[in-house]
This record gives sequence, structure tokens and C-alpha cells, in this order.
Amino acid sequence: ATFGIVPYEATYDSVYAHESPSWYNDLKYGIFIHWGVYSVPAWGNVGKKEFYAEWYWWDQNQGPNQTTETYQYDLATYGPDHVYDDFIQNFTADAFDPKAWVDLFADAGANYFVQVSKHHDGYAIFDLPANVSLRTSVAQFPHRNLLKELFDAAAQYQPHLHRGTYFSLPEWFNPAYAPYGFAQWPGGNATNPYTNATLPYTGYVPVNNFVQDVILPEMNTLAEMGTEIMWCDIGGPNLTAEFASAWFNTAADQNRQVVMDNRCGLPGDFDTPEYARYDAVQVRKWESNLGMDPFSYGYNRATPDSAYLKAVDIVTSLIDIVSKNGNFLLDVGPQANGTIIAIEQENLRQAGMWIKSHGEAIFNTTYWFVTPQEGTEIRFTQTMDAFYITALSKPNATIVLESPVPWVQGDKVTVVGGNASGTVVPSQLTATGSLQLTIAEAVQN
Ligand code: FUL
Repeated sequence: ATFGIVPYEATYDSVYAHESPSWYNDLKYGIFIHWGVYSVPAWGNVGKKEFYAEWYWWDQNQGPNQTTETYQYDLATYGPDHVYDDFIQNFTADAFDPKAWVDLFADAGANYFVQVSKHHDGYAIFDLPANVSLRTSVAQFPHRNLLKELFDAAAQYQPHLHRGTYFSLPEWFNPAYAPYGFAQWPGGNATNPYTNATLPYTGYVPVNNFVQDVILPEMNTLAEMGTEIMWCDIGGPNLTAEFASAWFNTAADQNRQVVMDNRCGLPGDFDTPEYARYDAVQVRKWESNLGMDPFSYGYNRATPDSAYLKAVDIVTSLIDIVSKNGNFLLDVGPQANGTIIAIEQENLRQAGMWIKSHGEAIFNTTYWFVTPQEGTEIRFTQTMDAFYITALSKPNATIVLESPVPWVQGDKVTVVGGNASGTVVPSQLTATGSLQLTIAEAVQN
């Protein structure tokens, strides 16, 4: 990778010249964490339109005459006098064990994490100056700098884990955001957009200019806390060229490299398909993100355990994504007290056992430019020294590679992970030019 031209300038072109650093390209697998006030109600309408549980406050305020199912659920569960910000006092974090979290991520085989630092509800889980925001986990309950606790635990106990932060630029109902409100945020105002009822809120600070006085200092605070991945969301009005040029330059002075996604209002260093992935190799770096919950990033109490992504889904997704030049950012939704639910822990650890014993074919690799034909259950990766073929499911005794692979008759073929005695017997190139690998009996399982 190249690192563009240092020093960067506060212009679109200069910041666009930055590229994702090789450490990020090589790490392949990260854990995304959506944890905030929305983890208290922790409810979304499974499988329907209102689904992401972290959208609770928004969903309950949408629809004429407050007809949404989230509104109905909230009314039935908490009564008419309860408001969203009453949930803050129940965001206890009292079982939050940051060491246990980073140990889990390491067991999962992940190499980085991206913690939601502030979602669209505007509640930040880190400390901010009083003239920027008092809607934080430090000024409000539970009066702790939760993001710092997590970063510190990673540095102390799992220093190989790289530390990143999700950050929503807009805030749905912050009155200071109203002047910038654009189509998809009809709120942008501390009122319900349908009824014009006032939404009680806690901790927004009056400012002259939301972008200058809130977004920029918040992003700078995350940079000062040492975030290595700025994973913005939504974009919109921004001072990202100012932020990123200074951040890139400071990092370079410290002999570090940092990386920024494509949702900060500029193209950024990598693309972020959401609950989606590309079918073919993309030359531009990308990162697929989705929840272990099939409908939500934030914890949703309505989702049954059986619906969560299983180890086999995690492993095959990772292999498929990596073979196409992507990284995989897999989300967990901790409960309000800081517990990561058992089914997520189990499935992550089970996948981690496979991932770690086959890591040679995944981490520090690059893609092979040929995407296997649709329906082919094999994927390719390579390093300077090796070419890897990974089967997404148990292969038949013979794998026929229709795609050209960098192969020389007589090359040694070994099996990564699993039974060390298992070797693969390569057979000859067929008349049609495809390569057949006959899988030895010993490794068919
Ligand atoms: C989206 C958000 O609206 C979702 O709640 C989630 O955070 C996802 C990663 O990005 O834009």
C-alpha cells in the first residue's frame, strides 16, 4: 500500500489520495459492537420494516398517529409517561468486563474491533468537553468512560487487537442539527416529525454550528483517544477533510497509519456494504458488515437464539469475503449491563477455533484476481510463497478447478490445519485445461 503524500492538506483530493494501510488489509476479521442506550429496550420488529433494534427511538416516533409497532410495543411495555431518555438510568454497564470482551474477540480469531462511540441517538460512551455535549456516559449515568475502559483493556490484555470506532455524524433529534436536516432525517429537531410533540432529551448543548462545534471536536476526541479506524456513519454536513488531514499527519508523525471508511462524507479508504457483500473481486478495499443477529446490530430481545449466525456461517462468510479483497466486520450486540449473550459467545469461539487453525490461508493474504464461477464451492487466496484453495463445504473426492490458477505440475500440496498427515494428491491437467485435485481420504472430513 502507499500512504499518499505527507503532509495531507484539508482538501478532498489530498484526503482521497490516502489508502487503507497494509495492517488493515491484512487483518481481515474484526468485531463490531453496538452498545448504547438502545440496548436497554433492546427491541426491534423481527423480520419486518422496523428492525434494527438500535433504531428504537426513531422507530417509535415514525408513522402518522404514532402507529408503528415500536410505538405500540413501547406504550404497552413502559406506559404513556415513559420517554426514551428514561432508559439512560437503566444503561447500567454493571456487568461490563472489558477484559472478558477483548479475550472473547481474541478467541474468535478477530484482529480488530470497532466500538460504536455514538449512534444516531446522540448518546456518546466517551468523555466530551462540556461545551460540546453533556449527552455522554460520563456526564450522565453510568458516569463512566466506557470506550476508554475498552481501549485500555485491549492495550493491556490483547495488544494485537487494533482499536476502531463507529461514529454517527448526524443526530436524529438534536435541535442543533435541525438547520442541516436533510431528506432522510425529518427529525433533525427535538420533535416528533408527525405530531410535532416535543421529545424530552438530556444533555444536548446549545452551539452555534453543529458541524464546527460538535462533530469536529467529537471526531478529534476519538483521534486523541487513539482510534485507528474511523468508521463514520451517514455522512452529510462535515469537516472531514479538516479532520482527516490533521489525523493522518499526526499519525504519520507518530509512525502509525490509520484508516477511515466511506461514510464520513468523503470517499474514504474502503467501502462498507451493509448486510451485503460483493459477488466478485473488488480492487478497491472493502469491508462487509452485518450482525450475528440476522436483523439487527443492537441487541434484540425478540430474536431467538436459533436465528444467530452459526460458526459455519461465520467461517464461510470470512473465506468468501477475503477471497474478494474484503474484510469482515461481524457485529455483536451486548445487553445494557454489558453482557455479551451466550449464543454469540459460543458461536464466535467455535468459529475462532477453525479460523485460528487455518489462519495461514486467510490472514496476511491477498486475493487471486479470478473469482470462481458462481456456484463453485472453492475460494482462492495467495501470499508471496503460497497459493491457497479453500473449500466452503466438504469437497467431493475430486475438486476440479475450471479457473486458471498459478500452478506448476509437481508443486507440493499440503493441507492447512486439521490432520497434519493429510496430504492432497494433485493429478494432471486435463485435456480441457482444468486442474484436478484428488483429496486424500484422510482429509475428507
Ligand atoms: C447504519 C446504521 O443506521 C445502523 O444502525 C448500523 O449502525 C449500521 C452499521 O449503519 O447506517
